[in-house]
Amino acid sequence: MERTFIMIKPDGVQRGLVGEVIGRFEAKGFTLVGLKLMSVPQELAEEHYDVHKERPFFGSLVEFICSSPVVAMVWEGDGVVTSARKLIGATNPLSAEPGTIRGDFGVSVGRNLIHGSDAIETAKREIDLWFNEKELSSWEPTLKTWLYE
Ligand code: D4T
Repeated sequence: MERTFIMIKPDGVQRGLVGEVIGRFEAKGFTLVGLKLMSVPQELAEEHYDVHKERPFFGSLVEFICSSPVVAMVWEGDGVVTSARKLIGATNPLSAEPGTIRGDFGVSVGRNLIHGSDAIETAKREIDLWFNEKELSSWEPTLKTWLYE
């Protein structure tokens, strides 16, 4: 089953949106297989955003991610990578559609509340980066028969 890495960023945790975000993923029908609140070491933030290391916002982005705890999660389900990106909405919350997490709760690209892997390969890399195997639980929701044909 497909998995994706989701992180509620420091602004989402500080604003008390953890329950709201988890609720949206649960209500959609995805399965939570990993969850932890953590302070992010600088090296981990730099590695996670390595693709952006030449961009002008890299330094402030890393500083922001390390500034206060985040909630790191792994969610599972058919098509979860693409679907999670739709639940999250566009990178700039002002352009994100109402009904998406960023569209409903954000106003600024540097405070866009949540991260979601952008492709299946990226998700594998990010899950390996943030979680070890023992922190992930494979389980079968009893609801499954009501979610999938
Ligand atoms: P993430 O990776 O956080 O899920 O965001 P996106 O996938 O939607 O967007 P991204 O990779 O282009 O940007 C990564 C991260 O950098 C912040 N950012 C981005 C910023 O602070 N200033 C900027 O100008 C841009 C483009 C927000 C998300």
